[in-house]
Amino acid sequence: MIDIIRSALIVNAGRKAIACIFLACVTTIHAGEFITAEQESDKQAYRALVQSRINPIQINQIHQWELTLLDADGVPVENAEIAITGGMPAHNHGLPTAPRVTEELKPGVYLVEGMKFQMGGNWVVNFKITANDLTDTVTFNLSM
Ligand SMILES: [Cu+2]
Repeated sequence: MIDIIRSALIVNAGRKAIACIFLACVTTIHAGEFITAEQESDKQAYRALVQSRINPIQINQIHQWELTLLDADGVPVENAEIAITGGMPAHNHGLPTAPRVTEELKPGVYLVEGMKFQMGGNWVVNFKITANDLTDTVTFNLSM
C-alpha cells in the first residue's frame, strides 16, 4: 500500500515524501532519514508535526518524539488530550510499547515518551487529538 501511495504523486521528494490520492494526503517517513514530518488530520481540524529526538530512529530503542499541533488557522493547540496508537498493519500487531504524551513543553508542543519500533517494515502511528470539544486523528506512515 505504501508503494502505491508513494508512486501516486510525490510532492516533496527528499527527506519526506508527501503523497496525495483522492484528496487524502499521507506522509511516509523513512526512518533512516527521519528528521521531521508534517501531516494534516483526517477532518483537517489539525496540522501535526512530529520530530524524533533521535535521528535516525533505531530498531528496538525507546525514544521520544515532539509533537507540534496547530489548528486550521495555524494557531498552536494547547491543552490537547492526545491518545497514541499504532502498529504494523501487514503483521496485525500494535506498538510494542504504550507511548504517551507526558508534558506540554510549550504552547502546542507535546513531549511523546515511549516510542519504540521492534522490527523493520511499514508502521503507522496515530494521534487522536481532542481539544476544544473537537476530536480528529492524524496518521503517520513510517517505513523502516
Ligand atoms: Cu511487525
